[in-house]
Amino acid sequence: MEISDLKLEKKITLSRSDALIIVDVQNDFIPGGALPVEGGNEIIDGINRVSKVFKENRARIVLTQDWHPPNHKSFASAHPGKNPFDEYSAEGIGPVLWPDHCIQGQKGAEFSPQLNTDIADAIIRKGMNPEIDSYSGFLENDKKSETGLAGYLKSLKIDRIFVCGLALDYCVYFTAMDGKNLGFEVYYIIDLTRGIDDPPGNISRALENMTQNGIKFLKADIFYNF
Ligand code: VGL
Ligand code: ZN
Repeated sequence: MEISDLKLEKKITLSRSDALIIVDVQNDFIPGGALPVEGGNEIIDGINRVSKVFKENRARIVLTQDWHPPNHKSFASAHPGKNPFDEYSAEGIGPVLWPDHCIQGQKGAEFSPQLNTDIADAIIRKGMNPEIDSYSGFLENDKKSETGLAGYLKSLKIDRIFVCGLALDYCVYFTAMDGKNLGFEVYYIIDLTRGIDDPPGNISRALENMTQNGIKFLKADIFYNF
């Protein structure tokens, strides 16, 4: 399945029961960073524009931040003889190993300076447990340890979430899937994301799984036409 095959929503009216979840727009995921996502820089102005519309409509804005200790088990450097992007599966880690990225307190873990972070209501950090990765903004990869995001949204009576950011087939994908499984109505802003696609076919599988799970898709221009 490709992006051009997705059926897109035509109209959205925002309110205070909506939230925009901006996933991992950090230096290391932007070209020039340690785990660059191709075109990752191209989506940031669009994200800033959409977050302004959310704010104007009293919807909430949440940023997620990948925030690893230096010895994280998702890094190839933690496994002697392994290289970044080598296949590797263990409980809570994989399906590939990553270059060292988004290390707590380092430049690569900071949000892109292009991102408007002033507008955010909350920042949720994830990936701090050295033994388990956390692709989703809701749950770590053990699928039970919570970040607190679901509780934050539920306490504010938010029932619809709109996801964007990096990367399409990893952290944004798992945030969308967990959000749906936790009972939120999930909208994926498909032109405000870019993918890694490793292993090859990963983007296509992610789109397929999300479609089957009832996640809805839209483009950013839907927010400028109401
Ligand atoms: C991500 C791989 C490793 C992401 C984070 O933000 O999509 N991908 N850590
Ligand atoms: Zn990571």
